[in-house]
Amino acid sequence: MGVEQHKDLLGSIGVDVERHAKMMGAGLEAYKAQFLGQPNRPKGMAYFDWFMSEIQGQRIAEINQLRAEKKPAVGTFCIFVPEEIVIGAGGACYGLCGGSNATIADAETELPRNICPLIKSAHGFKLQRTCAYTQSSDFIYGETTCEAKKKAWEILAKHHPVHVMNIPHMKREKDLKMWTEEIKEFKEHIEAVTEKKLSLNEMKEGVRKVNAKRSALQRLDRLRGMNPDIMPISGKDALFITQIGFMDDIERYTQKVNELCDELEERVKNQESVFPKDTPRLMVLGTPFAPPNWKLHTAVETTGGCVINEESCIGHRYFKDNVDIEDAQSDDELYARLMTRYAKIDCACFTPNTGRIDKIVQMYKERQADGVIYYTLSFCHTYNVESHLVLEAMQKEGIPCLVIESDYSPEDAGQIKTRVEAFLESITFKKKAQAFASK
Ligand code: BJ8
Repeated sequence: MGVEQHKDLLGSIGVDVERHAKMMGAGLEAYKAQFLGQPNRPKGMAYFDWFMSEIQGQRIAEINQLRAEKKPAVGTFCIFVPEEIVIGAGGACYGLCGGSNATIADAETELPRNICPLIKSAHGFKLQRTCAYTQSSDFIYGETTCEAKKKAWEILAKHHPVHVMNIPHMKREKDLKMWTEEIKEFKEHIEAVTEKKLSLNEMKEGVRKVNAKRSALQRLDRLRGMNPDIMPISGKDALFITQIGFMDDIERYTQKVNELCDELEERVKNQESVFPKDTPRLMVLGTPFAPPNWKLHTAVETTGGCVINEESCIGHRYFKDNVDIEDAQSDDELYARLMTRYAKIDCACFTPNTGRIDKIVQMYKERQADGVIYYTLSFCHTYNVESHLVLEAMQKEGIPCLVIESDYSPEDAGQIKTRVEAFLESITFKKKAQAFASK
């Protein structure tokens, strides 16, 4: 199967079929080159490899089948969008393409050059009509997290229906009250698509499914990062699984992640690691890694390190908290529970955001990591500025830290690799010195 077999469908939703096929071909080649040659991959990765081959094929057919049944299809760029409501309505809520360099030149015909590559890439996908997820969306749900995104929605709305959710930048009571109203309004947008009221029980069912998905990812996170001597899966594979979670059918995905975790549990029991025992174990902090942005993980894991966690929205920040709904008796109560959960997201768009720093230190200690890489996309002011406070805290705790600012172009891949290599060498030296001193 794959894109070729779904040409008619792709054409019918406005995809530029020829350009899309070329781009998918290049994406699959990059995936094969960077993923399939990794040694001793878990067998459970076969499903995620298959999904990659159908990422813009069968999955798009599934989403359009839902639309034919009047179920909502909502594209997003942020983990603040309450997907529980879309899932409760039987629909699909997914992340849109925004991790490729190939669409940036087109985007720069409408957007300034000096804004974050994620926003430009996503905008370019729409202009090129090369993201089948965008083309399948009833609407795109934007948010007011950062300045560039907030203004880019106004331009994107010329090309596709866009709703914008007002996310406050502080977490005072009055801000949270407004936020709860925004969640309610989101539900009303979904009801407008389905032309049907969404019941409390349906919303609760949506929450249960999303909770199960997040729990599966929490399990994967523990298995990959909490055993200092055993890394049963590479960081790059774990990142890819998390990336796919923003596109796949929720129940199938949850089942496949749990099946993979069963296998990883066996590996941990049998002391089967994909990296040698003393491999430096790094956490990556910062902005999201939209596929196919695998540059940093590839650099780390081809120079003798491994990534054991992403403190990122395509990572821990997405799955760390579930929604508590068990005794929620009314729609209003459910909105409040959703808001409570979503307000725990420690995105750098908030001020103050000290909880993020505490969480990083806690995660670092729990995982007995060896260092962190603070990663920001170029021109992401919130994460870039916040890095000052994070670095200060890292220094205070004696945590080795490397800062990398990058975009989607392949040009700096060599330079990143060299810097990561030097960082890993310094960590290895420090570990050896510590071991020697303790003798
Ligand atoms: S909750 S991190 S997904 S806003 S990287 S577009 S912030 S300039 S992606 Fe984000 Fe939601 Fe926050 Fe997460 Fe702007 Fe920065 Fe670009 Fe960003």
